[in-house]
Amino acid sequence: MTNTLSRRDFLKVGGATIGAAVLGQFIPPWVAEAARANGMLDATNSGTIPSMCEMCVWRCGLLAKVEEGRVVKLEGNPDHPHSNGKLCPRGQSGLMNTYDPDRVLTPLIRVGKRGEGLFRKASWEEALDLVAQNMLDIKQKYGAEAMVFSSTHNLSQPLFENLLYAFGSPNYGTQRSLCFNAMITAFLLTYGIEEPSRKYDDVEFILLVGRNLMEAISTSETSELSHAIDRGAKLVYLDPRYTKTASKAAEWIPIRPGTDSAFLLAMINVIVTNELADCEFVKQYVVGCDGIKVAMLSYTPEWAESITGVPAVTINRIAREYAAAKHNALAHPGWRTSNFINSFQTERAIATLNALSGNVLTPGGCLSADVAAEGAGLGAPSQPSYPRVSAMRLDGVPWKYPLVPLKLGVFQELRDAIVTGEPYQAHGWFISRQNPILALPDRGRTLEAFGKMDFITTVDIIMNDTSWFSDVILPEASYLERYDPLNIVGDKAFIRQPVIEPQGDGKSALWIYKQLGERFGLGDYFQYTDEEDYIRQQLKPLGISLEAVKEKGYTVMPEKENSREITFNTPSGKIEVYSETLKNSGFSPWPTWEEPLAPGQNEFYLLTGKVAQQTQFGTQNNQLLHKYSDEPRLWMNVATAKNLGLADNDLVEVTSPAGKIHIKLEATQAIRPDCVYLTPGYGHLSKGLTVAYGVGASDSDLHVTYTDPISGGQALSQTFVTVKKI
Ligand SMILES: Nc1nc2c(c(=O)[nH]1)N[C@H]1C(S)=C(S)[C@@H](COP(=O)(O)OP(=O)(O)OC[C@H]3O[C@@H](n4cnc5c(=O)[nH]c(N)nc54)[C@H](O)[C@@H]3O)O[C@H]1N2
Ligand SMILES: Nc1nc2c(c(=O)[nH]1)N[C@H]1C(S)=C(S)[C@@H](COP(=O)(O)OP(=O)(O)OC[C@H]3O[C@@H](n4cnc5c(=O)[nH]c(N)nc54)[C@H](O)[C@@H]3O)O[C@H]1N2
Ligand code: SF4
Ligand SMILES: [Mo]
Repeated sequence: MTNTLSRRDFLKVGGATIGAAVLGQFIPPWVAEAARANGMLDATNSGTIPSMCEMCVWRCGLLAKVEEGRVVKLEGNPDHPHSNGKLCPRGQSGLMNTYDPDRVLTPLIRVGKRGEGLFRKASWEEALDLVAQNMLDIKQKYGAEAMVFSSTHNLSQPLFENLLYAFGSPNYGTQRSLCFNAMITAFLLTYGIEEPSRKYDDVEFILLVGRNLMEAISTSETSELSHAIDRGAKLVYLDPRYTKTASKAAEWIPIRPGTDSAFLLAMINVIVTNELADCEFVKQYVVGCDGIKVAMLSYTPEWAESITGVPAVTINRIAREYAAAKHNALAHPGWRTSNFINSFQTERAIATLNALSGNVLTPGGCLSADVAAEGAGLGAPSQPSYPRVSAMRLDGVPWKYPLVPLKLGVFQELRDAIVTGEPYQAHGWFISRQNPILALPDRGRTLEAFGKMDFITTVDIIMNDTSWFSDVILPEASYLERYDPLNIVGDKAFIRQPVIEPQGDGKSALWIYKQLGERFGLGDYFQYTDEEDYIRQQLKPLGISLEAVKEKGYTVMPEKENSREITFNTPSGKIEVYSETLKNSGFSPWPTWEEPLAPGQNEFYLLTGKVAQQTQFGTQNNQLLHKYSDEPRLWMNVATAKNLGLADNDLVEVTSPAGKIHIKLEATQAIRPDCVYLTPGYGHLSKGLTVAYGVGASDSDLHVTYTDPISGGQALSQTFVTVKKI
């Protein structure tokens, strides 16, 4: 598909009322004008309004300083455990998420070819009617299952799910299989909990396996780790790249990609062979303590050395140091654990190491299962139960992937089923707060899937790539302009509230989904009059007013009864280092070594990984973040570059079985010689992004789709590329 229009033409056709570019001007005057009429600056809130950040999914608490209807500064809310009074650079730049001159401020309907960027303005009435009519047509012709829904974690997601389950589709794509399927599945199978929380108060030894906490930030955990290091805790960090986290570590281990599980299995071997584990805890709570020595027998440090490239003496010593720290040793579960199809085994080994140290759920131990269930303890509007859905899921869960939790799904497989039309053809796609064109591997294939659709609609705040290829764009109000459902963190429920009036015609997702629900004849699933009424219903059991929560930013939840007893929600009620469930599904019951694919001659592992200044695929157009971001270049080891006759800043062609990109080279010592690395989130296709368009290239153009058969996770480091000078 070709994009033939210039930005100016696009705006003309789109009919948007945006004035000249505002770079350097910081807050555009039209914003003040549009917002002046709002009443947010009254004496009661003194111009500082508590709310929540949405620049990433960590959702820190913020305090917005508002002057004359404009937000002028965002600061961390000291009362929120995720921010503790601090916002990361992305959070502080959230101003330009709202004041981005490229915001879509009115519903748009496509008038040109898909991907051409020709849209016309529409009223909400017209746009919503058109979306409802198309979706209902598809349902009538092909069944509800022909509509695919997809969305990435956000606070209005329960209402999005209402829409899809009430509509009757089983096809739901989330970011999860691109992100944490391996970790969650492994911890569910081993402990019966999704993700244990971490405590850094007394931690003495921390093992991070590709968890780049200093750049892939969760403000609170990143600062807890910093404090632990300052206090003298030892950090051992495994990553083929020298990241900012590596620079803070006592030991950086540039492990060969895909071989972490060999390293970890050898650690387990050392610990169980030499009986260094917390025996009391293990005997009482672990299934598999009898057989583990034998099961781990062949995974010696010498064996692991040949696979990982890490000397056996180093592995041996690290295992002993880990064991010596007992329940103050933390093997971090990781977050984006979508690296290789053996990443599930890496996570199983991490889960096992934590069981051996006895840190799990023991008083003073650094892992705990105390994770609040989303929305637990809050009220909710009543609604009917969902219709029974008998159609197979296109993502293969559970018929192809029996152990993938229904909630996690396999998004890349769903995309592939759209392309092949097997086991049936999907015809429509409803997307919200997600940019699958960049987030899914193999962008060519994602565009092919889009090409199969009769109808695509997207809820977003800017003309991101996915909006660019959509038929209707429904503009959400930005996170500083809207309400969302309450968010429980720790013992408090926090509110997101508008700190300024929405610009243009942006509306909250709570409003948009209700409008669509009513048009589908499913109004019973959306029994609230407006956003405030929804939140009032949430607050009802707590007996506190919305006004009080708006003022303070949160309310304390009633105290939960805390059971002192340690229980695990597994079939045996214990920690399943040995898992019958895995065995019964035809997989190894023990954590085990699975040889991953490796690059051929002249090929490199292509690594991905977050940078501190950007979030995923949605912030590159933010003017402030753009200003403080490095130009994305392909990292290559200096020695490798020299061998290939390449120099810093050379323009190179990078080729994989999925595609080709052109990008400048960054020759650096900070990466293994057999790897290259590219910052994700660049190479946007949308010309509606005046800042981000034309910057860098997309690693999604190169990524080959590989799915782990156990967890359904995508293997993002399993793409091998060649590099040559142009
Ligand atoms: N600034 C910022 N912070 C973020 C985000 C963001 O976009 N920007 N996103 C948030 C989200 S959704 C997530 S999931 C987390 C992700 O946070 P992390 O889990 O830390 O994930 P990444 O940064 O994607 O990748 C981490 C590292 O894995 C390394 N790696 C790749 N393959 C291998 C391998 O085989 N073995 C080992 N040991 N390492 C490997 C890469 O070199 C990279 O440095 O960050 C969250 N925080
Ligand atoms: N190559 C590569 N691929 C990856 C990764 C990687 O590191 N490299 N990481 C993987 C991981 S860990 C994850 S979590 C996924 C994330 O990838 P996605 O699931 O696509 O999530 P985001 O990139 O956060 O989605 C951003 C979209 O939300 C829109 N948006 C922002 N704010 C709002 C709002 O307030 N309302 C609405 N309606 N829309 C909004 C943005 O404009 C953008 O279009 O990608 C995965 N894919
Ligand atoms: S970590 Fe940063 S971007 Fe994410 S919610 Fe917190 S302040 Fe916002
Ligand atoms: Mo993620």
